[in-house]
Amino acid sequence: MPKKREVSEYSIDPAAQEMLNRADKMGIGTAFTRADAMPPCNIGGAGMCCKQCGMGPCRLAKSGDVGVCGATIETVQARNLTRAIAAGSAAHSDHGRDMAFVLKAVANGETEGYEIKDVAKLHMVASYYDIKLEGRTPKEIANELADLYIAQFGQQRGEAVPVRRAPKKRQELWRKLGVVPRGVDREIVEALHRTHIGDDQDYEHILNHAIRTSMADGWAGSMIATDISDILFGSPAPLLGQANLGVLKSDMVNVVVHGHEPTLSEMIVAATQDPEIIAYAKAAGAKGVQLSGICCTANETLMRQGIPAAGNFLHQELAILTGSVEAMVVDVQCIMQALVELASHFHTKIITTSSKVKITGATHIEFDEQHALTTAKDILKLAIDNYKNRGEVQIPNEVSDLIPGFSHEYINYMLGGSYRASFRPLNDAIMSGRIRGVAAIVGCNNPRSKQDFMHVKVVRELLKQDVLVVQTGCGAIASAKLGLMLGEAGLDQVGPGLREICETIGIPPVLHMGSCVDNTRILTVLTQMVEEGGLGDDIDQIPAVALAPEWMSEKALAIATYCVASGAYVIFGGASPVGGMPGRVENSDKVLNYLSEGWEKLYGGKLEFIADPDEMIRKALEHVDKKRAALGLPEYNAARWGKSGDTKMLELEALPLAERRKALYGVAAD
Ligand code: XCC
Repeated sequence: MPKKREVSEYSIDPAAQEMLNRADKMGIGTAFTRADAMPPCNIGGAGMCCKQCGMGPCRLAKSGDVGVCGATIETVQARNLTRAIAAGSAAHSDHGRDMAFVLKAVANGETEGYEIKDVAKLHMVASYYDIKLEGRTPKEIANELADLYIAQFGQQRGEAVPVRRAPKKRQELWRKLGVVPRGVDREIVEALHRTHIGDDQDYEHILNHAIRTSMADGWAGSMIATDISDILFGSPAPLLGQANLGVLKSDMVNVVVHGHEPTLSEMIVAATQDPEIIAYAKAAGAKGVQLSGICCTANETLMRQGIPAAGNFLHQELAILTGSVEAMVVDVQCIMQALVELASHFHTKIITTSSKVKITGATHIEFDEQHALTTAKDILKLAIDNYKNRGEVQIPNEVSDLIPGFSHEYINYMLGGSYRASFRPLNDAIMSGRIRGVAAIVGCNNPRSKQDFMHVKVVRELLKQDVLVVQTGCGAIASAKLGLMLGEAGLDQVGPGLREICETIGIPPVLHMGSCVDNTRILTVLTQMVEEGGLGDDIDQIPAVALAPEWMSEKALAIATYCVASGAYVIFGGASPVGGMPGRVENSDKVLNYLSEGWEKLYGGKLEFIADPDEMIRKALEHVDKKRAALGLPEYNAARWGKSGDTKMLELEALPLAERRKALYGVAAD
């Protein structure tokens, strides 16, 4: 019998624990209990099962085992990983494609409710590609940019255009290694072709194409998605938000938007403010409509509109368990099929909206940009009509404030204002050692580990070590829920040098940079840091590290791979999908080692899987220090900092005058 964990082992979040206890009492299963009941297959989990053709599945579980076709363990693992990366890249990139079509439609006046909100960003993006700006309206520029971006998906030859935004040296390396993506679709199709029975059967060669496929995501599809979201909905800038299940309201109609694409959720945000909808909700006996988000939709609407986040990936079921959700409106990616069965215990309606996603038993209201606002209002009316069907409600009283919205544009601005926006202060802080390095802590939740535990532990420890943390995706929401994304509030938990910098610039030590496609913002920040000077001439020289402590999706693997290709050390928690059975099955860790040592030789970046958070932190710091040393920067020494900064000044100001003078000048009186 598989072992069932205690609720306290499922999550560190008290809101989650409360809802999981409720589920237990009601006899309702969740991803946590299903994970307990479903131990992973150890052969498939190690990447050693090949299902690529009808001669199998072939389970290569002993030294020397090969598939019916003769495929070795390394080939099978490389194929499995490459297919996962292709699927992840496809998901992100198809999102980017849809955004490009919306931009095109907006440029041609064919949409309802959308406009170009950020003309400055439009100009900046267009100028990367030498699109003429003078004498043209935003729509004319957007039209040409949309055509260029749409073409990136079907392009057959040449180079995907966003690649030119990488540091020059990196571009040259990619060209030398033959991994510059030609077109997004081409690389994904080729990944499927190469991994078909009887094709590419040299693991290094297969994995070379995994890199190229992931590049079509990070340096094309995802980057396109972020650019266009900013152009249409505005580049994020800091605002006050809230996170966790306590954002649900007992006296309002709760509508939760869940998934990834901001096109629908932004329109639902607009519709909730429509007087007709407010009146409709009041007529139904509610105070209004409370909108909140789950997963990356939450990040998109939180950082642009301040719409509260109900939670991250593992909160999707928990939100419904409150009994207070009239409708959960989903589009694409990370939506559990279990929602429909779970919702049947309550009054909640699960509404699918994408032409690509239907879930058996859910209500389907297809959304398109031509009728965006009308559809958004129809969905809200359906939710409002459902308010009267509410049963017993239990909403955890857990909510944290946060300040999201640190786009790369804003980071550039905050470091020097409009007066002299630049990355110089950040680079200087790293060079002096006030900031030891930078860590991007991103990615999912996984019910096989304790929800948010690894995220929060890694964030807290790195902050203490003066590492500036940037976050996206469900990792960002984990920190938000636990109160780590506030300015002053979090500063007592960070190292002295980092604290001085945060106080000087007025930022939280953990910067929320957006959704999963927005990991491309991190690529942009790293590129700008290189271009600013002082930290080497390529991304792999920066004292930086990327971590996804609770990953689970194929998209996370795609992100990891393009970060490696860009020169980053990437540490994943949990189990490796190609972990093999080292010590038991010969050669079963060849691929695993290649992702680390092999890729590092080529790209200066590497991907490793480390289950123990303490070891994860140790390796992250070791890497940062190694990069500092290679740049000839002073060794990190926390004792040198903390003598300036607001905290110190506030402490001094609280002292009686004589003591303050003594502390400041070493003398008690004149
Ligand atoms: Fe999905 Fe983007 Fe993972 Fe969260 S973090 S579980 S992919 S929502 Ni990207």
